[in-house]
Amino acid sequence: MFKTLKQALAKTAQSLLFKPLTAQSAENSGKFTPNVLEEALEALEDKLIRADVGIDLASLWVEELRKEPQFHAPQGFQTFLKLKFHSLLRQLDMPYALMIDRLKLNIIFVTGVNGAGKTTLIGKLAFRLKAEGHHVLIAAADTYRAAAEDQLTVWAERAEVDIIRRDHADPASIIFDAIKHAKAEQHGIILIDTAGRLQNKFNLIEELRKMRRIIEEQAPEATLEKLLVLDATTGQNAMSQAQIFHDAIGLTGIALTKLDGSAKGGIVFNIAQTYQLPVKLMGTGEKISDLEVFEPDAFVEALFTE
Ligand SMILES: Nc1nc2c(ncn2[C@@H]2O[C@H](COP(=O)(O)OP(=O)(O)OP(=O)(O)O)[C@@H](O)[C@H]2O)c(=O)[nH]1
Ligand SMILES: [Mg+2]
Repeated sequence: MFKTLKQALAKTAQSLLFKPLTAQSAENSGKFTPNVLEEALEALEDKLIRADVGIDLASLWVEELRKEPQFHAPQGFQTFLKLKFHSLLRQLDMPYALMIDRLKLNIIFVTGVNGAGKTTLIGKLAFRLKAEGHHVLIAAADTYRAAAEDQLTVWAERAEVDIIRRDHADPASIIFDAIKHAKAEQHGIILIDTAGRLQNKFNLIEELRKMRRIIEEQAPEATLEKLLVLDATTGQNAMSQAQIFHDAIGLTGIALTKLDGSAKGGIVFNIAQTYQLPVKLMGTGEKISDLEVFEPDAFVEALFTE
């Protein structure tokens, strides 16, 4: 896993390195000279903001670093950041691993705006969970876009898992059917695909709430994972999406897609700090196997390896 993760994070990692400052600006001791220190702190803040950790977190960390002379060297900056990254990711209460209990029905409710990568994620996840020996059912509750069910059916076929689709039906009724079917056929996991775009935000939220209600009524005993899929290339927009979906349904985690094309992996820290939400899955390409489970320590290490 480490190699692909490293490749996927190469752009983010590159944006956090300090090579340009190293040679000319450190004293023999390896420390920054006083006049270069300010410049270096500013450059660091810039880098953090560009990697999308967020302005608040970037300035908080830089202010802390300013008061810690033992870290005032190119290598020291790296050490300081690494400590901060690790401690932020370790303080979350929610688990990074998907909540799956083999003795129960597990429902993974996948939400997110149009084009974020929900359907692709479900295909990849179905493939992986099936390989791990789970009996997986996909529920095609995105009935908004005409081709959505077909696209999901292709993924279900690739992953060789069952799918429930009822074209033109109400999403909540598809979920109702899927839960009934899963209980009758002993499926351990239901993956629910949802629409990313409705006529307006109010409709989208109402629809999501209705779906959540049906899940909770029809399968109160199930483990429920409420994931928001975020496109890593969208940067700060992802933060407002997280706010809206978290307020609407109470998320349990994030799936960050398209990390392969992004230098903005720092969003993981912004989300952890702002919403106390773990990133659980990472999409690293368009193929069925391009999915990584998020492990905080491996993620941080990958950011600091060349
Ligand atoms: N490079 C890359 N592309 C991805 C990844 N995940 C999804 N995509 C691409 O992003 C595009 C949109 O993905 P979908 O899975 O259809 O997104 P969606 O959220 O289901 O979109 P709607 O159903 O329209 O709301 C597709 O072209 C995918 O191939 C990823 O991890 N990396
Ligand atoms: Mg879709």
